[in-house]
Amino acid sequence: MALNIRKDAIVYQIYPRSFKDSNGDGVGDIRGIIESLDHIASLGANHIWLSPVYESPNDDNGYDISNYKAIQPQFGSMEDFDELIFEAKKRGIGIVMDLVINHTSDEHEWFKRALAGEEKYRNYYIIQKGKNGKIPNNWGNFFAECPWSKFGNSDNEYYLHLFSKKQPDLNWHNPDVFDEVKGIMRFWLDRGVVGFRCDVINIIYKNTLADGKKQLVLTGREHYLSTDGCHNILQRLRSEVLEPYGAFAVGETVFVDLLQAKALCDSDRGELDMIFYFEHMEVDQVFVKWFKTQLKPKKLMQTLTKWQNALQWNACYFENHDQPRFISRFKDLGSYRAEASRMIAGLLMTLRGTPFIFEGQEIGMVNGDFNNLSEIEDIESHNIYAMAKRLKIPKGMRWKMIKRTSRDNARTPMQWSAAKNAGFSSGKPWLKVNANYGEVNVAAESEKPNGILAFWKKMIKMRKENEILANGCFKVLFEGNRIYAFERELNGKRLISVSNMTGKRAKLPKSLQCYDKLVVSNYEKGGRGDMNPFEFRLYYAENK
Ligand code: ISL
Repeated sequence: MALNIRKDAIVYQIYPRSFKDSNGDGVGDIRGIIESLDHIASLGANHIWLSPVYESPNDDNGYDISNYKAIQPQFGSMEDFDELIFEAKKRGIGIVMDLVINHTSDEHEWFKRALAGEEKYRNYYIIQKGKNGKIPNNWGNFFAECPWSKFGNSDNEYYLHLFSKKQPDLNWHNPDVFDEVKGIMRFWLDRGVVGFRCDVINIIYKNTLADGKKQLVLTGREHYLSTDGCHNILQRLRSEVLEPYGAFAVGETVFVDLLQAKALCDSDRGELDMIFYFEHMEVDQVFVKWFKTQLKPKKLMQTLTKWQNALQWNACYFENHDQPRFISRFKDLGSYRAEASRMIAGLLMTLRGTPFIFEGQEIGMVNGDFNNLSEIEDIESHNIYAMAKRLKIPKGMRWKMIKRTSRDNARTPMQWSAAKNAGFSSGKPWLKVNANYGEVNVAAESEKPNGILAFWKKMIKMRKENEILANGCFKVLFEGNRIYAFERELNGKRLISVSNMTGKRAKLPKSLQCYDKLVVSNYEKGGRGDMNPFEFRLYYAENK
């Protein structure tokens, strides 16, 4: 089955709460996105992936949906949404929706009717009797809670929630759930959306609720990761819903290994167009993502290479709304914020696969400058902090852990200008604006012909116009402690991508010294001799 997205397309992710507030309530909204479309168009994005904009009580910022066919009132109305589709389309941009179908909100009509005792809706969820006066099994939970909560007033019945207790998991053994989801997808496809980003899609189908093998995190996961039932659902969603519209699907897939990944997105499978895997996000973690160590560039390079080689087509990304800002992970970032951001632009646009840019990445935004837990909103961070407290991890260490790993690091308001609240909102922003906004903002970057934004635009343009970058094969050339190099090749024409992933100068390895046709460097006076800190170069070569 062919890809339902052009190979030269670029996707820009928006976290609507944090993007642009048009009405001064401190929360970003759809009109704010409409006002900002020219920025996204000038960047060169073909698609916008919107994190959820559906009605939601916001326990997990919209990933807890109470009505899949309505817009979150804080974000605007369905008319605003239709206008967004229309205005985006005028600029050649397609809208991609976030499809969250592992769970709903406990405030969804279905769950409420289940609680009211309607059998039909009880079967939409995973409700189980307790075992010997205890919860039904020993599973873990993504947000460090107990995954089972009492179902209504019942004495001994529980519902499963792999995320917060306000996110009950759906029962994908029930064909009615499947039909509901098909209806939801068609509802949005009929309004003109071009694809879906499918939230934690490889965990939706639970084979059994039996106890799992004890693990450090997520005990029980062997019972629901990439099950045959999940593959079957994805194949049907593809053929019955997506294909008739020519719509694409990128799956967020947690804990996937290469084999599972291939089974989810190789083209002959007829499931997903591509997946977001996490291994390169995890290169600086110890066991779990809340314990971080220094990022070792070589490990990052090896991981990128491994996935580039394994999959027919990749979803390439370094940032999203769940991850700390990527350039903040470099221990020797120092004063090289701009260079590192431009290096990542070069790297992202030259890897093989669809590049996903997260809002703010194009101006080199860094982690939030939070001082204490009261400045953090994210439910996951609060839960982890509480768990660390239970484990008697000292206060200072607990905070250090959260500060470095919190998902809010990427969710601070978009920095548009040096005006009040970074031009994000005239009201009090829902999350603290990074204090560096006077220097780091879109308006300031727009004035700099050789700035960060200008380089992102340059690389995006190149990525879109160059057939080798869209279609060429990937081959790794060098993985060192500092330098990463690979080639993209098409019909004997080659582009050689070279990145210095450290804040130190680095010798260009002998094997790369033969290249002399420089296409681009992220340094004004770069491109020759030793590599500058975080320098990126692209060379052209032909096969002899
Ligand atoms: O970092 C992770 C895996 O390494 C996790 O944050 C993982 O991405 C996540 O738990 C799954 O994320 C998705 O589903 C969640 C929601 O809170 C996230 O924002 C979303 O991206 C539940 O819907």
